Amino acid sequence: MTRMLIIGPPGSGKGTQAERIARFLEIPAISTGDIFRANVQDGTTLGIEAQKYLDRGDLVPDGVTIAMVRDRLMKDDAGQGFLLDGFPRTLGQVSALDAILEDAGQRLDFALQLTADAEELTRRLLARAREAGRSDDTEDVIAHRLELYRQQTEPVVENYHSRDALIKVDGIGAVDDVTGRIMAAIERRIGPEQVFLPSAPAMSL
Ligand code: B4P
Repeated sequence: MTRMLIIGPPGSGKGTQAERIARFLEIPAISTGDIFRANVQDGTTLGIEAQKYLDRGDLVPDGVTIAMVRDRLMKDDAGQGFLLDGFPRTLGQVSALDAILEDAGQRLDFALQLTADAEELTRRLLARAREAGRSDDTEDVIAHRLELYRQQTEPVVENYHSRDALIKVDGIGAVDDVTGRIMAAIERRIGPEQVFLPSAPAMSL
């Protein structure tokens, strides 16, 4: 019954790690970026609205994003816990999440921060550009996304830190090593009984 979010700059491994953590905690991973991209692909009204922001590396306006997350958190599968990936990214979104949870009589357990330096982030995103061809993984747009992270999302990290709700994990290294570090940090926070790690040597992170 864990309610958590993962926060970090573009390329820090949020999406990569969110899927794995959610599996171990048996909760749904909810990625705002994935929901926007699925809507773009399906040509929905939301997708048409979001596409221009995604392509430029801008944040989709708070009103649109908050309404989308509120709807998603009302679904049955999020009632027993969730992992938010990429939300909140602004202080306005932090206040909105607080209000959504308060209305539902719930509270966030913690925010997990993934860290990596700008050089590594750019290297990873340019590698993904070659493999996946995402429209926002060009060098100029990556630089803009990193700058927006500094301006808009670092205050969000500071906010959770000031509430003593932040767990900080080094995101540099092999994907499995980072997952191991994250799960150890979560286990220290919430206790081993809520973490469903397969036992070694069959452990497949
Ligand atoms: P996201 O989908 O969240 O994109 P992202 O920040 O680049 O992170 P992502 O999760 O995809 O990448 P990851 O770090 O896992 O957002 C995209 C856009 O959606 C935003 O720019 C914005 O326009 C919009 N949006 C989303 N949420 C919003 C919100 N709340 N408000 C407003 N707008 C919002 O991984 C990156 C790459 O690194 C991958 O290729 C991965 O394979 C690789 N990688 C991961 N871990 C690695 C490791 N340990 N070593 C080497 N490579 C690794």
